[in-house]
Amino acid sequence: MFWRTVLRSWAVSLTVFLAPAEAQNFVDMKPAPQQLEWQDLEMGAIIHFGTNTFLDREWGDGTADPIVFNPSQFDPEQWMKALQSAGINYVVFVAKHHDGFCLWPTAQTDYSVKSSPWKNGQGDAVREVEQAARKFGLKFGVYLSPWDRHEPKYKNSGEYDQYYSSELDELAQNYGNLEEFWLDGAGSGGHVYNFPRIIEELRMVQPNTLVFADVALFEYGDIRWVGNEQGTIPYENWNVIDRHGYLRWRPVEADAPLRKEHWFWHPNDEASLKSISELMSMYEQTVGRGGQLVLGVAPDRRGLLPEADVERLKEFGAAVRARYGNNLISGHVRSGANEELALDSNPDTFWSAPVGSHRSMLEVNFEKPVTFSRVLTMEWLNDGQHVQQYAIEIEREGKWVRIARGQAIGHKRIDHFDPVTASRVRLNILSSSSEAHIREFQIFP
Ligand code: FUL
Repeated sequence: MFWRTVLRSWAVSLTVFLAPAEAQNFVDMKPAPQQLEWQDLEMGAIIHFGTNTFLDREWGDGTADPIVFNPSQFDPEQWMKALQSAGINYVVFVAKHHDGFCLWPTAQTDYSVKSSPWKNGQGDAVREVEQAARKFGLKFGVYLSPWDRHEPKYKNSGEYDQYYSSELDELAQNYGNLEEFWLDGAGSGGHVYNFPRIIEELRMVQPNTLVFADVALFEYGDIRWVGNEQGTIPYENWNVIDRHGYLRWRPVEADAPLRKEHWFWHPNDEASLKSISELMSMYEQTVGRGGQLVLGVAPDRRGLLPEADVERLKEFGAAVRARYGNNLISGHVRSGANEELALDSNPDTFWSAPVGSHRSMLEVNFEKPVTFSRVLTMEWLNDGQHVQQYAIEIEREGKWVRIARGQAIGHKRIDHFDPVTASRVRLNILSSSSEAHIREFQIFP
């Protein structure tokens, strides 16, 4: 114990001492393997369900009587089937929202499912959701609101840290691997938390969990908040950002509810369901800009996702597959070269430009002209995000014409333009910090 403490304090002083001198260059920063695996998931869902569902509220004030929580047909497998049909690969379940009501039978408070009539107080919603997610092959994570409007200890920072940490410990110890831990900053303005300690304890049992943190809790995240709830990344998306002088790989997650403005279910609210064209535009402005799209879904008072939501999720999945299912690149003339590794519809292989190069070209030829209006490019990020400027070009009457231009590619980039017809197309990498690594270059009608 003594040595552990001494070593830890050495490690802390070494970090403080060495960090500013090391790796303070954006292009040197690389992702952790856990971050890469997570970035490949592309789409997740955040699920809100609790006393608010039964009281027509978005933000409970912490006074709801637990007896209101009584779903009649609670069935998270039904949720997972619907999420899977949309192409969603992970779920974050809200284990406690700002109202403080816990969806698992925690030992830290009675303000939980234990005091509800649901399953005579014997139920554990977190467990059932976790098991359903795993059964359908979706990764599982939790949201535990720091802001707690019920718990009296919230008034005392030290006591509340202990309370929150114990809650998190239960979630970290008892529900298998947590893909993501969602640290929501809402409502916490002015409250002091000891997050370094809380996250340290989480890491002890779940070293691979990725911590999502929005701007208010900026220091503690492995994943960052996009800055809005509209389902858009309204800027060039670089994975490395500055954390108060320390650079770090922090991929972005964009959370947006399936029903406009509503994270929890509300009666007579079908009209707020987003349309397929709104969802597709969200998809293209998040996944298509190298980030994660996390759709908010909300079971109703039965404990089921409403039929209309299930249908919309299914239609959304089908729309993505219809638009991005037919990669016209597959008909190109094979060159037999290294370039083929970016043209094989297999994101596990990649083309590398010549080592150390700062400009490069990936050219594709077709025997007959193809008509397309979308280009999807993916960068292999294990060695960092290298591409800093690129253009998509086609050959027209013997000249190369630029049809799209951008800066960041990152995990995925979708460019959309008016349809063009050509038998030669190329990805022109105008500037890269080191050689470009391209996992996929695809084109769609
Ligand atoms: C926000 C919360 O205040 C909302 O109620 C919701 O949980 C959303 C995902 O995060 O910060």
